[in-house]
Amino acid sequence: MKSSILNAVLVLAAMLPLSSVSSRATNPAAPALVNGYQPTWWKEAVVYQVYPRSFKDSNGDGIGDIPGVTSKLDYLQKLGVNVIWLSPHYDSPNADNGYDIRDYRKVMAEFGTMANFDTLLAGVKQRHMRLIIDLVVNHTSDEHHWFVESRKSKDNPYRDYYFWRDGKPGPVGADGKPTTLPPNNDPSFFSGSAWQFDPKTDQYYLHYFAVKQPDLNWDNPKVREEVYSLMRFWLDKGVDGFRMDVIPLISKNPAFPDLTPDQVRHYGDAYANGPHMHDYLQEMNRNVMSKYDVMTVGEALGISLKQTPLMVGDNRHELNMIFNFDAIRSNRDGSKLKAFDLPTIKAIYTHHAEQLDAYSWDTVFLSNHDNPRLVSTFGDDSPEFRVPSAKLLATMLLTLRGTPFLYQGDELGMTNYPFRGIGDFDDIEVKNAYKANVLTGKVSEEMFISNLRHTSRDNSRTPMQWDSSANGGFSTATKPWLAVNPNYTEINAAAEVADPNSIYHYTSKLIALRHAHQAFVYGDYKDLDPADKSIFAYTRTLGAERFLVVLNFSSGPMAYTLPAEVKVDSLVMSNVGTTGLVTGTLNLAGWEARIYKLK
Ligand code: ISL
Ligand code: CA
Repeated sequence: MKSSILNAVLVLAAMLPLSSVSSRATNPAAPALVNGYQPTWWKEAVVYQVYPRSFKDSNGDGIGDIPGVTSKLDYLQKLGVNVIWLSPHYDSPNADNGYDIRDYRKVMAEFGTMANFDTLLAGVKQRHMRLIIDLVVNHTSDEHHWFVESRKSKDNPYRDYYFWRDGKPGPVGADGKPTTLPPNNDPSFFSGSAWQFDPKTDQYYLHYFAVKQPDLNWDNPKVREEVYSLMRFWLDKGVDGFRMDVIPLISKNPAFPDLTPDQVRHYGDAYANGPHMHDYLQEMNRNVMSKYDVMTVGEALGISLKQTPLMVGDNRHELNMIFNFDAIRSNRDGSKLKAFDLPTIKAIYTHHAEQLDAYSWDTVFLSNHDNPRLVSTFGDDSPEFRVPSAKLLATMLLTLRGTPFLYQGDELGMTNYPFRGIGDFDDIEVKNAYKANVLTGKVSEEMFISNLRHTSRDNSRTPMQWDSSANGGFSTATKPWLAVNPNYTEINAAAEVADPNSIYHYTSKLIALRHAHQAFVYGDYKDLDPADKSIFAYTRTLGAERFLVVLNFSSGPMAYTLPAEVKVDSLVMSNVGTTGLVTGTLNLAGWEARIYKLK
């Protein structure tokens, strides 16, 4: 493993006896290192993301809810996952499906009550699983009482909880009156300017996301205290940590200079890594996380792999791990699709192994509620190859280095939705982009919809397919909040639980395998053949325990000759039912995945 200068500095800092508490250095009871890693429950975990709105509707109103999640805990336990990440469950007017929070200490009425949440948490703990919740604190809803106050007047005590700025003088309008322009050229992630004019006080407020998602001003110490306090509220209830929404965006340059044209093209990167981002994360860790046994994972928009150790390095005392978007975005160029290229994604994983050493933990994921479906994007969702390719992707996610995050429905091989028109979508990102691009004539409706069939976030937000009854057993309502994929009659949990050869059972076996062998968690990673365009073959090695994973990322049969030094001992798993021992050349079927134990 190559060790960069930065990593060397981190290592040295961790060794200093008086350095700000490294648990490794100061805790004599800490378990022995495994391959240089401090063993920890969240490194060994397999995480499953639940998007509550689409998981299970318990009361027939068409919207998934917390009792619905509780009713499926046995299903999740049997799958074998041990941490559940719950997307936002807080009180919200749902401009962005709960990522716009109105009250951090209340449960969204559509999802149930605080008592329902407590029951869910107790059910999770009873099953020896853990629950992490979404922390969305870069912004609030405009209906949060802080913002309701903030917008009232320039001298309101909450004014500085958000960013308010005067506009720039604009041209004289048709009515002869002067107009104003936004304070700078920052774009919003959801189309248009990131500044919204508020006539009440004649100033603009900042919203990197929707108009209804004003950005909090973290430079105000009161804001930071409020955040730490609401975090304690949930930790004291017993939640096991947080997934932190767009956390690299919390610190802004208060001067808000205009972005350069290049920065405008990559505005997500330009917004990340603000001047005090690390200070605030360290303060949050000191005041909150360090007092509990929790896991944290940051949604690290705009953080490069090189910068990652600065956020997750053990002795940095910030976060445990982050989501880097390099792999999941490897088949995209902005909002456009580009051809999937296996060597590119292999190079990304090798790069991870080089940059993130034993002091910086990694994550592995290729899907979530913001991305299209796993099998439709990185596999082949045709009738012939959907099952093997979904199994192959599960094989990869569960044998790579880093804590794996699975998204609901991927264990069933759920696919993208056959969207026909704008009326089929719910997502604010889509609706705003439609107004900005189609209604202005910049893009044809046909082009727009056909691109979204492969890229829209709503692909992953269609309801879970539980069985072959109406609405896939998700809801008894006539019309759920978002249509169920019509393929539910064929692709559903009941069918897969009943079929020992299903994607569900295969995923469950993989999870059990990962839990049984630390080589998959703490083992070294080596790509055997970085240039091969169809075969991904890698080893995971922990002392004498060595595994080989071979994945055929193509629909045609492939012969793959093992390097001479790789000596196969026994076949552990195959996704197409291959049996027996092989030496020398492996003859792989289309989308075949195999795991071997090596000598
Ligand atoms: O989903 C995206 C584009 O399709 C991303 O740009 C996404 O907006 C970005 O990764 C931030 O995501 C997170 O914060 C958003 C919310 O809409 C997403 O659901 C959330 O995961 C604002 O809170
Ligand atoms: Ca409901």
